[in-house]
Amino acid sequence: MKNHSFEELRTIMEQASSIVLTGHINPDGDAIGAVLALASSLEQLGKQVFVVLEPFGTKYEGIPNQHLIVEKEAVPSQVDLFIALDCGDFGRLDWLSDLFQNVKTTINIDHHSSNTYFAEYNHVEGESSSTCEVVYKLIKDFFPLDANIATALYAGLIYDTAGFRHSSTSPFTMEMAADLMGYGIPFVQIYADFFDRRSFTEMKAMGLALAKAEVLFDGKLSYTSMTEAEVQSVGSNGKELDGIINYIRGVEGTKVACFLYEKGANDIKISLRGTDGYDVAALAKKFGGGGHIKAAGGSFAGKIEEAREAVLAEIAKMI
Ligand SMILES: [Mn+2]
Repeated sequence: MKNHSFEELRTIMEQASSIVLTGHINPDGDAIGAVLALASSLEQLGKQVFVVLEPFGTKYEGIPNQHLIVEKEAVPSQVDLFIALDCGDFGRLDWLSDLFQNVKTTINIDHHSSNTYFAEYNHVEGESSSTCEVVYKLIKDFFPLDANIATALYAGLIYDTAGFRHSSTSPFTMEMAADLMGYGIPFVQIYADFFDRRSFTEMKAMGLALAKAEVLFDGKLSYTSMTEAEVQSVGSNGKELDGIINYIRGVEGTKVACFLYEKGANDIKISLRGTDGYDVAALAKKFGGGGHIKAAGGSFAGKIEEAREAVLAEIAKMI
């Protein structure tokens, strides 16, 4: 699968006059940061931009240029270009499939090594820490980059590296971070918003999940789960459970961490983390998902007990 060059992508963007940009469903700091950074840069080039994103939590409210976000219905039927960011496969944006199919030219910019190259023009860097890192390479020295754009890019960078902790952090990542800091961005605030600040219900949901956690397979697997009723019992909206998997993976001796949660009737979300030698992207693929080697997810149609049985059977093969 061939990557189109940044030069080709910039030319296509320069030729378009109206552009719709989106990130994956249930957008995270990288998806939101990449979309808003590129959208603002293109708007400053005189483009008419429409950002379409699913609703997201308050921890992302510090990412600038959210006024560019519109409802899906507000996007005109005749748009020149569709840009998908941080979407590993088409399933990550299929709620916009009618829009995607109506637009003549489509671009896919991403950093998931499992990316399926679903657009007409694709640029995927599986080694990059974040889609924001890819967008930075695309626009730096070519398209506008101001303090607000730098803030959005920095947000994605620290979100996807968990504050420069993941192995995807490279010397280039740090050079990029240094360059972005030079724009005078509120880096203390972004870090606190992403990693320290949480709602009371998020904390309660985490408490419940941690109390239920267990270690299996001689301590190699850390596992926990939440039913829809449990999520609701603490007043959570279910959109604030991301921290749980990252917490249980920290248990001593853990090779694989797994968190299951019931999003609705017969709809179980599977969240996975792996360490060296444990490819959870391959595991997630067996459950209709994907992601990164050390961080991936999938889903299961059925009851949470059935999901547990199916996922544990696959994990047993790995461990
Ligand atoms: Mn990402």
